[in-house]
Amino acid sequence: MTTQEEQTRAALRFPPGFAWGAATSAYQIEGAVGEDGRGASIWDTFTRTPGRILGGHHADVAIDHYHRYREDVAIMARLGLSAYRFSVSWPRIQPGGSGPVNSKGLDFYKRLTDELRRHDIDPWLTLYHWDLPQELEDAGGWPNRDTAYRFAEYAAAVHEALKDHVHTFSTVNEPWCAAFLGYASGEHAPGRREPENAIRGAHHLNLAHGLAVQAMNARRVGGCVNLYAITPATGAERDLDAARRIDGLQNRFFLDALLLGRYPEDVLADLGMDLGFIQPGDMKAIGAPIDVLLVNYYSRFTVSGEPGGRASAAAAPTDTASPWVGSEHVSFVNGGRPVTAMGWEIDEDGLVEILTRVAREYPPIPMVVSENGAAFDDALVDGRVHDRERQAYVEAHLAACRRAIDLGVPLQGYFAWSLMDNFEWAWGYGKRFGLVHVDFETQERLLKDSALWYAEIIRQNRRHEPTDS
Ligand code: IFM
Repeated sequence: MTTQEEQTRAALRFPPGFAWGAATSAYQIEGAVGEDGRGASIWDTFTRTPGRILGGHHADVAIDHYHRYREDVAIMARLGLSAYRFSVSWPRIQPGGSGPVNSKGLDFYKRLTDELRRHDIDPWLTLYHWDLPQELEDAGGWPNRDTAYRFAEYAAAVHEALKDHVHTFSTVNEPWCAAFLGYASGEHAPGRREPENAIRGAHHLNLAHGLAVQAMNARRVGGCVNLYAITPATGAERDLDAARRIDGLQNRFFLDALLLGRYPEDVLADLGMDLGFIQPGDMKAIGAPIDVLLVNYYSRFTVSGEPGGRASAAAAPTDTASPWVGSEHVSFVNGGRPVTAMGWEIDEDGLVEILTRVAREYPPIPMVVSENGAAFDDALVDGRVHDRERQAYVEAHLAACRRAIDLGVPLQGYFAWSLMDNFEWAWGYGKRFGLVHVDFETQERLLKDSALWYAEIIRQNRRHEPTDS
């Protein structure tokens, strides 16, 4: 082995028990939207609305995971994963978002988690990855406070049914996206452009998290945030203010709520709106203790207070408004780094920065990187996908995780986004994030080079782990 290879191996050596994972979400992979009593979700409606999804794609079939879950779990086992993060489709469990549970919907997740456990893969269950039952949207969606209470009931029902199958439950995936892309920019379902309702929605998503934590009383429960490293374009006052604002809306609005039970005063002041919907007792509920923080990380933003620049870090696929409620004047500038196929700048140092920041500025909390990965324009040639850029991305970010651990961050796992190519929201099937290539016509799965490499890193790390046999 060369010295270079030895250094790479050392940079990717993790403590025993580190969770080696990959992640997916229900709407992006399951398909089977009309089967076994599943109700309609806001994404079923949104994908049917002309102009909302690139290419007019929908996820009625997606990658057919609902029927192919055994094959997919076998792939996870082949990779050597010790953990798998997936989400439950709320409209499968309660077709209209409230009332009695649909046992056929729950049965699917029982079968899936049984299969995972048969392969010694720890199921990490996310309750909400954006597929709100359409009936609840018709009643007002997340800006309607009642949705938070319906979510807590749903969470309790899923927990009751699956608590013997699942050790770690988490609540809402990336509440920033659900609130601000769903209700301010309109890039995501339900596609509304109502800035004040986006803030109400953000608060009710946080409330839903807190009420669900209390309602489940689970053995291990987590909250999930998507965090960005943020840099001002220059040292000028207006750029520093832009960075404070975007950091406030993207990061601190959720971190402070979940981990400190309050909203940052400066962010509330930036919003300049009536906040009467934050009721007494809400913040205490939102700050209910959790056992683990799930951190999704992809990129760094460089921001400027100079008006007239780009309204977001990368181009949106459809016509959208600004998601940055109260800070619409902020522009996003090129930070000069290489980008992925999404146009997202690659910056693994940003991951060290945010993990050490959470460890330094908030009460002690174990963390996992619950999503990290990249879309690239993969080419399938002679039965292989030589996705060196994706491998380099994951390698750099894993090494960043290792550095964060060395700096004292209680980081307990890493979940690559995504296990398989899938439906990338407004981009339809146009962006591939998978370690595993999927032929969207035949549904054939094929391990990309990045998957084979990840499997080898996992094998080297897990080979000294005790086995049951
Ligand atoms: O595909 C999404 C996922 O659903 C949530 N986090 C970001 C991923 C890539 O855009």
